[in-house]
Amino acid sequence: MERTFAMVKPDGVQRGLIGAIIGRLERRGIKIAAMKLMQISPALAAEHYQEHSGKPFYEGLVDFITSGPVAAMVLEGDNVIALVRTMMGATDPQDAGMGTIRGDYGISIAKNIIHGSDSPLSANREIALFFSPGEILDCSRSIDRWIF
Ligand code: D4T
Repeated sequence: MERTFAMVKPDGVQRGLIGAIIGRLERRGIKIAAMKLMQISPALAAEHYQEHSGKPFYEGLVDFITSGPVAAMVLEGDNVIALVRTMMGATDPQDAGMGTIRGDYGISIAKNIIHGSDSPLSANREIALFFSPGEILDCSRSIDRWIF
């Protein structure tokens, strides 16, 4: 089964949206394999967002992502990388469809509530950045046969 990395960003945590967002993922049938509340250091932010280094929004992005706790997760499911991206909606909440997380909860591209890996390569890289292997649980749920 595929794995992805996702996190509720500092704006989502401050606004009390962790439960609402995780609830949507769980109700879809997605499995949580790891989860923690953490504060991202400037060094981890620089690694995570290395592809954006040098872009005009980069400094604001690093300031924002390190500004408060995030809820970091490893999620599991069939095709879960694309599934979570679809559930998140477009990067800019102004363009995100109703029914998506960003479309329902966000207004600003700089505060777009949730991150999800965009490819298998990013998922592997980001999972390893945020979690040690021992923090990721490999347990089956009895309902899995009704979902997958
Ligand atoms: P993340 O990486 O947060 O899941 O978002 P996306 O994958 O949907 O979008 P991204 O990598 O292009 O952007 C990363 C992050 O930067 C913020 N951002 C982006 C911003 O503040 N201004 C901008 O112009 C862009 C393009 C939002 C998400």
